[in-house]
Amino acid sequence: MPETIIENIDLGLLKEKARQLRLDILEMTTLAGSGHPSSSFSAVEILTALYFGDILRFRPDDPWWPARDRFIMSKGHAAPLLYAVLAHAGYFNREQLWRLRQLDSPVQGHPIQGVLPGVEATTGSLGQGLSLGIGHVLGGRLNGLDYRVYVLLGDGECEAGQIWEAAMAAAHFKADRLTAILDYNKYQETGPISREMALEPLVAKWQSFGWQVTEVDGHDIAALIPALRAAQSTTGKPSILIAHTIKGKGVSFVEADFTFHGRALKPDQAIRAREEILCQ
Ligand SMILES: Cc1ncc(C[n+]2csc(CCOP(=O)(O)OP(=O)(O)O)c2C)c(N)n1
Ligand SMILES: [Mg+2]
Repeated sequence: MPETIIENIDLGLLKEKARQLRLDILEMTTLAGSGHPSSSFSAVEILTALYFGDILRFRPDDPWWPARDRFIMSKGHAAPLLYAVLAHAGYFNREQLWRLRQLDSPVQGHPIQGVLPGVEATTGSLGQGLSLGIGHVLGGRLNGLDYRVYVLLGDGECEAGQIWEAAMAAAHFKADRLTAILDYNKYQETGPISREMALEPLVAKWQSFGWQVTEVDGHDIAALIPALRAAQSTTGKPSILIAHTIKGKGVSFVEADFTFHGRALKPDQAIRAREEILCQ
């Protein structure tokens, strides 16, 4: 099939970036002996599209630039992914990644605002990021700044009541500079969403809360970029991309086993995983 063409975007380069991010996540978590590799793998293409697909406006050499777009990693346990992306974007030296979860390291198990440049919010206690995003949108409005705010949510995270309070509030405030991306990998920590607490019908739910809803393949960068661009031109209401993903994407035996949620791959597993990622 011919490659989709998106103006000014080299999809081949972005796919290579996604591969490098997966390899770094694998390395970081295996070195640390803990962390959340499968949750991180799940959203690699989403963050690749945001940061390297000319969607987010940011300046690594001026992390608190007032007009920057904000990205909030609400599913904060996917911190390895965020750190890898920020290092590749130039916020800090990639060597920092190998200190994941070490005492006194700025690269902690969950992101901490103010400790590492580019980390916009302290997250990890699930359910809070969308509310933070609304605050940024309203703050931008007050300050006459036109930045946009992007929030990555987990599907298990959407079982938290605060998400739905924020969903109501965002529509009430016509927060059209807010885009949520839901990493819909169908699993949370302890098992399938449909068993733990079902979320469907998800599209209808968000629509009924007053949001612009788009479903997208969350591993298809060529689909994510146009969907994110469309969200930028939505007016009068917030947007959500429901991104269908696979938890553990890229490593077959992690995809097949949800118990990898909070578990790093052992060194021998990491060798197999690395080979798989390199062959894609
Ligand atoms: C308020 C709160 N409750 C529980 C947890 C423990 N916890 C960490 S990750 C997780 C599952 C999250 O699932 P999901 O949002 O689907 O993220 P995924 O890892 O699948 O991307 C849970 C319950 C938490 N971090 N915060
Ligand atoms: Mg999930």
